[in-house]
Amino acid sequence: MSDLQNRNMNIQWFPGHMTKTRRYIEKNIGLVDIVAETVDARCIRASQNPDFDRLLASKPRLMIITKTDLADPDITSRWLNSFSKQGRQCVCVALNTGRGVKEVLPAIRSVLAPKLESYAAKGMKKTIRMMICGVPNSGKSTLINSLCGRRAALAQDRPGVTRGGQWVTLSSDIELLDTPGILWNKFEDMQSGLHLAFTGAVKDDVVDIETLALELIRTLNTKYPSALGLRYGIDTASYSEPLEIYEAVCRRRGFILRGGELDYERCAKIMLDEFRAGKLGRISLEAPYA
Ligand SMILES: Nc1nc2c(ncn2[C@@H]2O[C@H](COP(=O)(O)OP(=O)(O)OP(=O)(O)O)[C@@H](O)[C@H]2O)c(=O)[nH]1
Ligand SMILES: [Mg+2]
Repeated sequence: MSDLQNRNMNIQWFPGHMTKTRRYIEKNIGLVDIVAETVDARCIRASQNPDFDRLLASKPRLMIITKTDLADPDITSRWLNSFSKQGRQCVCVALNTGRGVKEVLPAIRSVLAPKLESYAAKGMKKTIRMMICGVPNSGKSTLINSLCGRRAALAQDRPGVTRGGQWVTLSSDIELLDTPGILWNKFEDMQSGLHLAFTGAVKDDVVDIETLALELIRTLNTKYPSALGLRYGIDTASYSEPLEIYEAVCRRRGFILRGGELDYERCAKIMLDEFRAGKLGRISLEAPYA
């Protein structure tokens, strides 16, 4: 039996370069007309940066909910209802297929309608400048590439890919500013930190991956009780503890070291990769409160 149950989940997730990005955003916010904030559909609450209300206060905002292909569609609709009641503008996208992308430009124009109309009334053409901000790995650079129809910004399946601001011209009247993903100094509760780590917004090398996998099992077993059983061919209901499920997955997948010990690390990596890739089903970790 592993000591896993007794380990603490301690996420040191705020590297120095994020302070640099925060300053970059503060310095460049005056240059843009609008900010698009990307949030991950699987954890819409946890992936909204609480610092943005202050950092981005001077500009209109558009929320772009990314990765909707990986999220539970019912929960995504509940979020949309909740935002619509609050009068918050948002667009849902699945950037792997391009779904929803064509709604982004009309939404930008709608948010900026008063400004664009006042320019038009004076016979002037307005170049729209939009900054894209959000937690790491939430699809900022991929959104830019989808809008442009070319690989203008570097995008990869890990957090911390974009390392500095980058302007990309979309058309004669729209310019986009890609920014590196940022988190905040202190997360409000452990759960938000876990959700960001499960979905790949926090680098795996700053967390204990085995504890993270155990927490993922605990969370899925509560919210989507059949997901692990279906994927790994085990009867999760016959186990009382998440660690027992973890060990059953290790055995089932043959993750066993030479001396017969279970290879918890290998199993953790596989489970997290498969969860992130949607192989455990379309899963949302957070529903709106109302
Ligand atoms: N399935 C799916 N994958 C997506 C979606 N959006 C982005 N991705 C993937 O998520 C990964 C991260 O995308 P990026 O665009 O690099 O994310 P980012 O926000 O720019 O990340 P940083 O620059 O590290 O802050 C890439 O592998 C994308 O292909 C989506 O809507 N659905
Ligand atoms: Mg990026």
